[in-house]
Amino acid sequence: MNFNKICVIGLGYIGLPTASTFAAHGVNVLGVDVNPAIIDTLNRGEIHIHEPGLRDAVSKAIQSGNFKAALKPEEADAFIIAVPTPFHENKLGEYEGKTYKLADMSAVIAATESILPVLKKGNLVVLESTSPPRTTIELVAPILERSGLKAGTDFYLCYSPERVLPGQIMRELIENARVIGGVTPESAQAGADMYAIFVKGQIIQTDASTAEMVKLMENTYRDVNIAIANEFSRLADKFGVDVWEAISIANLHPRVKILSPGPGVGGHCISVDPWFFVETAPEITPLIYNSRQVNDSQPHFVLDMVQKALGSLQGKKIVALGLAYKPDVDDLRESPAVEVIHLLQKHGAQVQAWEPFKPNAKLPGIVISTSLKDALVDADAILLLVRHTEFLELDPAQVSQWTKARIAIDTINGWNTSAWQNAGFQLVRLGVGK
Ligand code: SAJ
Repeated sequence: MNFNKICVIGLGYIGLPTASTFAAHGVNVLGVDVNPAIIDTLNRGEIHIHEPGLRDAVSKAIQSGNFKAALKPEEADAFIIAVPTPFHENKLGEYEGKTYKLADMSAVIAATESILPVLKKGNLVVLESTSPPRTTIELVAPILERSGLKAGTDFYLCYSPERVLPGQIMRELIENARVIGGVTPESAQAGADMYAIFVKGQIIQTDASTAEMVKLMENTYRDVNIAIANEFSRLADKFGVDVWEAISIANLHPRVKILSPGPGVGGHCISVDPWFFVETAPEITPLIYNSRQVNDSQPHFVLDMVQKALGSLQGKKIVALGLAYKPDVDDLRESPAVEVIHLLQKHGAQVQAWEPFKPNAKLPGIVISTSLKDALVDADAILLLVRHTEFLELDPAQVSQWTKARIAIDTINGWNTSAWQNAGFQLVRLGVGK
């Protein structure tokens, strides 16, 4: 199959890098988005999202004449759907008294419908958005078949998940292994032929539902493993044990690899994707459901810890170090640090946050300091929430000169007890009951 023209629908964190990478490899690409402001920005050679290397890739693509952006798809050889699949804002599922979040598939439906008027015999359509199992064959195929063409016979249809790490997208798109799940083997082959235009990693062909499950299994596996680490931190706290010491000893066993406990699980992938399994099969996913509950409730465990350390939180001034969802990134989506801060505020604390990767972030109800030093001046306690390298390298002797606080609370095992004690602090650590 020849891919002279590809239409990429959804120009966000995945669609735009994908579109510009195809364009850089000589393909004529039409990027489609429903937001007119995004289309204007891109057609001027600017970008609307931050990702290293992306600005350069888009401006080169525009200059080469291989890329343009529009509000609607046009006839093409292939269509890639890369739109968001967030949660429904005001709708929850329920099974035997337990509630769970539901995926909002409206963007996938609208994007698929937008292809209908231009779909032709012999085309390839690929869904990349993370989706509940069987979405490709039960949701996307029936919509496309309204054209009178049959999926897998008249046109090729695939699911191919993105598995790239934000911050490394431009490199990982090319180098990572790529899974292509077709509704027929011929569809998978057509998908593999298209991604082979730029993918250097292994291309694995399978069926569409397997590819959907692979994506969800990867992130669910990680979520469940973090949940058990978080539960171990609660047990260690109860039994007077240091969970970090216990984990490091257990991990000497050749078949044990316990992950790290912390204030919870954030980001737009691991804290989201397991719900796609739960919503489609609540009766057989108690482990996945409970792991999500454990990780979502970990900020409450941090709240208890802070309350134990400080007594009543009423009027106490706490400096929170870090707002990002994980170390050394500026992404605040679904961040457990933000959740912890809201809980502390609800219990009467005054919280000042410091986030070196996003000092100008605006979050409703959260005061962000202009510098760490300013935040610390009249603090009662310092709370370490994110493992940013900069925080691990803080000198406690220096910090003690900036603040009257004498309690430091470490939720990520970032600080050394004796160093902080020597600087005059009481160091309280998550998962340490001694
Ligand atoms: N976390 C812990 N303990 C750990 C490891 C992580 O509490 O031992 C927390 C982090 O602090 C963070 C959250 O989990 O809040 C998720 O961080 P992460 O680094 O585990 O993963 P993400 O969400 O940044 O990226 C994941 C990756 N998936 C896997 O590692 C299986 C990435 O490869 C995927 O491309 C990405 O999801 C995605 O887009 O789905």
